[in-house]
Amino acid sequence: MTDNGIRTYTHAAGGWDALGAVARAIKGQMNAVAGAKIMLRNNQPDGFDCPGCAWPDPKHTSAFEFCENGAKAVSWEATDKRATPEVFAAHTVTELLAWNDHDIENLGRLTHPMAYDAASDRYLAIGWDEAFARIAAGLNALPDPNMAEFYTSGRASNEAAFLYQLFVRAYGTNNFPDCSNMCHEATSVGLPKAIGIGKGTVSLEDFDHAELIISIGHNPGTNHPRMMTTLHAAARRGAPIVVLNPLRERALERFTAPQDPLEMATFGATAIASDYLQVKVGGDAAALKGVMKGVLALDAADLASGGAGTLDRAFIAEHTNGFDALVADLEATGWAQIESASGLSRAALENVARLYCQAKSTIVCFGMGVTQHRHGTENVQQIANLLLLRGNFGRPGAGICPLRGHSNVQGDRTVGIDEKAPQALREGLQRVFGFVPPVAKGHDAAEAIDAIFEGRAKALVCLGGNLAVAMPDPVRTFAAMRGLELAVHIATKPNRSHLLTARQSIVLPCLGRTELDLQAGGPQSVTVEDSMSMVHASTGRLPPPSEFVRSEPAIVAGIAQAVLGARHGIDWAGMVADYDRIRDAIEAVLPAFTGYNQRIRVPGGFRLPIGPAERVWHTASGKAEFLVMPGVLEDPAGADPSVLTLATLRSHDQYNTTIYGFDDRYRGIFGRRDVVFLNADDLAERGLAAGDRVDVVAASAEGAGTEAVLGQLTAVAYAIPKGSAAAYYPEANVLIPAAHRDPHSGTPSYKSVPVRLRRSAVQDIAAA
Ligand SMILES: Nc1nc2c(c(=O)[nH]1)N[C@H]1C(S)=C(S)[C@@H](COP(=O)(O)OP(=O)(O)OC[C@H]3O[C@@H](n4cnc5c(=O)[nH]c(N)nc54)[C@H](O)[C@@H]3O)O[C@H]1N2
Ligand SMILES: Nc1nc2c(c(=O)[nH]1)N[C@H]1C(S)=C(S)[C@@H](COP(=O)(O)OP(=O)(O)OC[C@H]3O[C@@H](n4cnc5c(=O)[nH]c(N)nc54)[C@H](O)[C@@H]3O)O[C@H]1N2
Ligand SMILES: [Mo]
Repeated sequence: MTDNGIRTYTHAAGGWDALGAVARAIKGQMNAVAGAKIMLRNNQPDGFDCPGCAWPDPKHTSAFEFCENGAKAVSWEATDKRATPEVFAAHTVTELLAWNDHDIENLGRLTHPMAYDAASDRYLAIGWDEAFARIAAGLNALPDPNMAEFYTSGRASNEAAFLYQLFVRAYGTNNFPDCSNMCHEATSVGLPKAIGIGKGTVSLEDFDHAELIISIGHNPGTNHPRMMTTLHAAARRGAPIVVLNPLRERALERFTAPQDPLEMATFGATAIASDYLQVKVGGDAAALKGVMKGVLALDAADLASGGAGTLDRAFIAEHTNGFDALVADLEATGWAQIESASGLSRAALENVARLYCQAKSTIVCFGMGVTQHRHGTENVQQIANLLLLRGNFGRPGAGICPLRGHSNVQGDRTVGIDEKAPQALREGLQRVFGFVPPVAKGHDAAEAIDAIFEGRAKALVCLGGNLAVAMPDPVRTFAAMRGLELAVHIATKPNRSHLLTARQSIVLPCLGRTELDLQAGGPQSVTVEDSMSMVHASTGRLPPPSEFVRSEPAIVAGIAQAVLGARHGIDWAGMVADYDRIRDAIEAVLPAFTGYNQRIRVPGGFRLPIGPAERVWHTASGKAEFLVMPGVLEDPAGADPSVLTLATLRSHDQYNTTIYGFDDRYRGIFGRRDVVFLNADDLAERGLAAGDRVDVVAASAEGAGTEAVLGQLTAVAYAIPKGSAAAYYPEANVLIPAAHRDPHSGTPSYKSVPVRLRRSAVQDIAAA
């Protein structure tokens, strides 16, 4: 039998395999000695913030905190490879479009500003002034500033993001499509209504005090590997960890901490999950309602036997609204409904309720498995309900912990990347900069693509990212991009979005986090905000990839100066000369940043105020709100047994649309990504077997009339509930109609895609 790259991975996550993977990642991109030196500066008090994820740094880092995927992110950015004008001269854009995403980015770091030349179908180098002049001409030619879209991907620093929103608002629009619209928008929309803030409420120290950790819909072994240190420590001290995840993810089962010399030397491992509940894809709200029903039953039993009950009645009375309505709804929701929608037994859910009532303090962590659903907003609110029942806010070891995606996605929103243009922000900008910012709500990511597709928007500027590839329905999205008058990409590396050329396309090369940022006022640091609202400095030291590359703040300021000229009299050059001045401006606009420049000079930085951590609720009522979700919102296949619910997810060797390599080690996939994970019974019922070639066919109501197919995938029999399936992002985006999104947050339902399976016409590709 030939090896098809699909095996059973038997090791714990982490451990020696992870160390080996780091060595290979470095070797593929740069000199090993240089690589090791760079890794040691990663997430140190005077080093750079790891571009890998938004998990916070322990306060007293003494040694390098090991992280395999952080090492991949850093070596991918600090690579020796260069995408020079000569490289672009050697390949037409049409030719590059036929490459896979790995090969396009693996061309290396961009070295020069480039503009697309349609005659030769190539990107050609241009000067910075020429690039800025063309952008200014394009933006100033639009009859209405609302015809331009300004995207941000969450790696941009606070300084870059603040200048960007300042420029865009001075130009005249609130069109701020943002990567968070595809990510934690359900959190940003759902939580403020419940607890008055759209962010996490815990700090890293809270994990030392939690008596129970519930982990829902995130895969930290791959996507937040430094969190494994925290979970490992919690498991070691005996705190139960309940996991709700359709797939068995190895790092949540057992983990060998590379920092633990004994575990490494003895090939030992620590079990992470005490209870692993394989919820059906899209079944979390039902599961959470089941747990809450269990809590109410335990409370009633305790009261009946003379106890004080298991609810925190004093907290509920003093701090919340809506408790009675929640109870009424939970009573009306039957166990049969809950079991069918969640795929979990009443006994399993009642057991979680028991663990929850035994724990004095509980933290619930969650990721994309919760937010990327049509009911993402409701999902997030059920988590808040559960925590409120026992007063799990505003005391040590308790709270809610959304695992943010990009390393500074949270900071970008805090400093003003927000299509809703909050009043306080607008007033602050007017006070400090003397112009009246636009009031009307702008476009989020999905609305921006709609506007571009329909011709209502004609220019797109992207501060990082790979928007077209990250969004659903590439057929429609790619066509939309090609209809633009002007596309501008500020980027470290080339990607497919740059190749979907507009009438005029410009790519501007920027510095990454790891690199020395030298301005007129000397070397500069930037600042970022992590998942736990800690703001701290990041200082790169590596030499820039070429003398022509500029920092993101400098590029944004250059565009602003060219577009606005003397309009509004903002001193763009002055702010870029010394980023302290940008931070002074942020502080003047946003009071939460009082003392910004002093406070980031303290190692570890400072924490932004989090109301619920002090039991302060910035809701309309001034209290936390129990928010009722009627029924179980079964998502989305419903009654048709031929339809499966597909979740799209990340492999271990990728960063969003950046594909580092083709292994997904912990899931046993090697050298390929063209697979679909299925339950063995679902395969058998369709007369299929593991290893067969299958076509996955879209079955969303929103996509009616068009048949989207992801063909020729190899079926993997996997530990996943019946009725659920999984495949890799971004390839599977072809199966997701643009309209398949959460109506409240606009988040595409990347994790609940209705699909059907059929045997591929050609089974043996080699023979065909
Ligand atoms: N190395 C690396 N690090 C990253 C990233 C990366 O791509 N690579 N991306 C960054 C970004 S932007 C983000 S947003 C985060 C993403 O981090 P995660 O939130 O971990 O993202 P995913 O891999 O998309 O999916 C997470 C998990 O959700 C589970 N899941 C799928 N559907 C459901 C469901 O219906 N219910 C439940 N309970 N679980 C479900 C999947 O099995 C998977 O384990 O990571 C960040 N960090
Ligand atoms: N099907 C499906 N689709 C999804 C998801 C999913 O789970 N399933 N997840 C969604 C989520 S959570 C997110 S956050 C989005 C991600 O969407 P994006 O944030 O738009 O995508 P990335 O792949 O992170 O962007 C990669 C590119 O960013 C550029 N880049 C890297 N570092 C820097 C830098 O420091 N500065 C600048 N200017 N550019 C840089 C490089 O050119 C690189 O090619 O995708 C979403 N799409
Ligand atoms: Mo994300």
